[in-house]
Amino acid sequence: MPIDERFPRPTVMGVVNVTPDSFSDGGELVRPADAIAWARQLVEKGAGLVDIGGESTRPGADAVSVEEELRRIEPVLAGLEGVAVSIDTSKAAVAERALELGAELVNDVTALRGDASMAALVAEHGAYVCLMHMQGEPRTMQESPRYDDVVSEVAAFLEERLAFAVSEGIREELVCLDPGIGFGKTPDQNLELVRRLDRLVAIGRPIVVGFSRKSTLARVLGDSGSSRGTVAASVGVAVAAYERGASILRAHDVRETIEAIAVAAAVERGTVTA
Ligand code: HH2
Repeated sequence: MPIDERFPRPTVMGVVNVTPDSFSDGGELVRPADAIAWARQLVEKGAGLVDIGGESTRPGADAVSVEEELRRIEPVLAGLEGVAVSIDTSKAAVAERALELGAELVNDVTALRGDASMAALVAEHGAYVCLMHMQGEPRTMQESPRYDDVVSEVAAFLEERLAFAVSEGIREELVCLDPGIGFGKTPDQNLELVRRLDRLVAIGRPIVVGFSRKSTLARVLGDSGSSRGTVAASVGVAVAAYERGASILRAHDVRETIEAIAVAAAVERGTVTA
């Protein structure tokens, strides 16, 4: 089934970081039972799928071995039978195990550049895939992001990665694209990507936006000391992204995001019920 039928606009993707060091919720869900319970709560709150991550990609984060990433995510996925799961990884071995355990979508922040085996694996499993833009690599990406025009460059990158995915045998209807908010971008560049999201929507694939709790939101509110945006600011930017055509909103605060998007969608329709 095409991804926009399986996860129609708007879908909220709930974030479950099974890591000790994620920027917004690191360390909260290191016990598998806690991560499983939290993921199930996010689904009850209305998440269309949950994004399970065993490696932090925050600026400056250290890389994690395959063994350690598997140790973190395997018991969680094993406990999530019946839940729509996305696996946030750039390692093919981790994605493969996750797909065996029922994950449907591979959320690869390197857009199939991080592991030479990833594209073939996704193609072979007929899995959904999210291709995300990133300039540089997590350890150093915020040091000096440079673009002539961030929107055209991100669009050109996503078009190129989509063509690559298709050339590797991944069906286009299974692919969604993501501008990679905070991945090698200044706060102004992050805002510009949402402001001109129509350029990315025009590529013709569903767009994922993950702005939840990111530090640009704290900067907008004048809190330059904080690396974490507030819930209200996260919800506000999710609505702005939705209104500009985003299909999947990646969010930590699922209920609040869903309520806000439901109202924005009702305004877009002009009717209470769909
Ligand atoms: N952002 C993060 C991680 N994965 N995947 C997609 N597709 N888009 C995003 O914007 C995105 C992502 C970073 O946020 P978080 O998971 O909260 O933190 P960390 O990477 O530190 O675990």
